[in-house]
Amino acid sequence: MSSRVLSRATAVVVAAAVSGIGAAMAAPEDVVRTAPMAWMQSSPGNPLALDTSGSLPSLVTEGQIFVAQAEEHYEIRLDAGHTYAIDMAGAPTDQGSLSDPLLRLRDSQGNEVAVDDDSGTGFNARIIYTPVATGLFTIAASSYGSATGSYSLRVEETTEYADDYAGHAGTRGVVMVGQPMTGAIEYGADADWFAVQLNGGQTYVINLEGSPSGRGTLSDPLLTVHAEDGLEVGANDDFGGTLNSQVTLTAPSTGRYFISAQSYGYSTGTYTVSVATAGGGQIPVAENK
Ligand SMILES: [Ca+2]
Ligand SMILES: [Ca+2]
Ligand SMILES: [Ca+2]
Repeated sequence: MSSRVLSRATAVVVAAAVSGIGAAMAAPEDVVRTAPMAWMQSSPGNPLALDTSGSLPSLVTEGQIFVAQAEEHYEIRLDAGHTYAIDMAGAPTDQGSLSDPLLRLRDSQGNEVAVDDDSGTGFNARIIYTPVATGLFTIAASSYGSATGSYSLRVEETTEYADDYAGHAGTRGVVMVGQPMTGAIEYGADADWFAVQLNGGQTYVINLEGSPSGRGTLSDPLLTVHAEDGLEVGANDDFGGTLNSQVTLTAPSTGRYFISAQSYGYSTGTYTVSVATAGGGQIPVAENK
């Protein structure tokens, strides 16, 4: 296992301590071990930098997985609101010998924010990620199963991934009581917001459904509800013995609220969001504006 920090063209391989085995006398990248991968901290202060000379910043580097499921770590600074495509490619596209690349992305606290196995060509891995806050992230390149070999890692800012609904109060999405809307989670960390007008004191049932009920392809919807000031007033992952989400909410006051449609666990797909009044009736919404 190696921990690797890149600054432009200069790669610094940091020898990682090998635990759990007796004779680890070879060079760090030649160590043969079968222990599961572990989180190794990169050396701080020397992050990999995107080449900003092109129209969109990008970076390409190469690496090698010598031991099944070992991780190589690349620390990189990503900017808030920008969308990045992180591609780890190997044998499927003749960009190395690794047959089945696997990618993880972690924030500066070590929290995993994205993971992907096969979203690229063939078994190549691809993560599309838009940070909410600018900061240092760690790309962990590894392999699925027992695959080992060389790979190419590319990080590129992209404008390719159009999102149907924004994840903030400026969204164009609107849902009316009794009129379901559909949308798509185009990438793992996508959040789609829908404005909804609710009456104070009225109880509403809000559903976010995907493949569990055949109302989309999203396998595991995740639902949160926000007041107009952004404060979360309701949240649910799984409801009623399925992976669909449901929130029952008595609106504290009359006004505009936001329903956020997301995916649990970074999967993508389509969904249906709907709002009904508790008891099944439909009431006129905010007639006296
Ligand atoms: Ca893969
Ligand atoms: Ca979307
Ligand atoms: Ca769920």
